[in-house]
Amino acid sequence: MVILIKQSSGIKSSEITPKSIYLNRRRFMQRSLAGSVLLGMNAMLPAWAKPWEGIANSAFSTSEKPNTLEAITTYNNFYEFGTGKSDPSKNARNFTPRPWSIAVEGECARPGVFDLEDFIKSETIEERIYRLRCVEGWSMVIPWAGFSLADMLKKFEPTSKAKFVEFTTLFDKSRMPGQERRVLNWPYVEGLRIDEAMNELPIMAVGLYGDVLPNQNGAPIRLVVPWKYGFKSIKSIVKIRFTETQPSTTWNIAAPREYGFYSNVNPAVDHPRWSQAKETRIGEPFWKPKHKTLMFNGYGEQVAKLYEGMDLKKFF
Ligand SMILES: Nc1nc2c(c(=O)[nH]1)N[C@H]1C(S)=C(S)[C@@H](COP(=O)(O)O)O[C@H]1N2
Ligand SMILES: [Mo]
Repeated sequence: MVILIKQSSGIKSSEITPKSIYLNRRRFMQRSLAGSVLLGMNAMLPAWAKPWEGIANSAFSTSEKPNTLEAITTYNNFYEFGTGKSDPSKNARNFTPRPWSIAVEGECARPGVFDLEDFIKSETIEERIYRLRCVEGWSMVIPWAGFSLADMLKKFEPTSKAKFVEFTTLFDKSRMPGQERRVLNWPYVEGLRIDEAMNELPIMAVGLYGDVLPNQNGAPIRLVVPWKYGFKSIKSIVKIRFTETQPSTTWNIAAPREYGFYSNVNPAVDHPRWSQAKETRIGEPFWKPKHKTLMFNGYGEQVAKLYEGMDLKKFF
């Protein structure tokens, strides 16, 4: 059963309902949806659940056709909810991404612990249609809703010692059952060099297809770095830390020969066990030829300058 509550035009329910009540109502809605056999249910949460109003278009969007919501929400990598592609859509159904706070730490003048809603409210939400290229050889086109990572980071006033930014996923076995198994070194950690993080492309995504982020895609907030392999785009973030030294990242710890810190989409550098020259677009019929993988996933104009003079075979 699907209950959809439509808000009356022009009035935000956050204005007519005290915040604590609408947050509880939202939690109730999620529970009542949890038993549904339909996939991608969270994307059907009522409009009042969205912590933003308008959504702007971004000049950085690709003109390629986005994948369907069905594909985007049923073919996932999110090991906290299982290692199979269809595991997250099933095992993340009961996950409640509220209340949620984000700790900002390390080399910055304004560290703190922030409530998610406050975090989002001061940002401009845009739709950015980005390719996501997984290191496993598949890709998707996803209409994200999010805001500029750089704009957000600047508000914490990183110091001159802030050379990297480290991101950490929630660690809570009771809410993320996949963490019972030590398939990865929990919590999941990722990182960017500060100039990569300050580039105009990365976003903090809080939604897709105009609605709140489905659990399996990293609710309530995840990183999207379109020129890097998908695993850099860490989900369900609870901590952001500015550091002087390069963070050790989960996949680099798991298999250092296979997953480097940079992880730029690079058709010229093979994964030790397979070629990275081509990719399969999820949702296309099996007889369609694979797509050629583009250097930096096609975003070279914006990011190639970050790596000038670096040997990208060494810094893979
Ligand atoms: N916390 C966390 N973040 C994660 C992962 C994960 O297992 N745990 N998987 C990564 C990988 S390998 C990919 S390809 C993308 C997949 O994002 P999607 O499921 O929204 O398409 O999420 C990345 N972020
Ligand atoms: Mo991936």
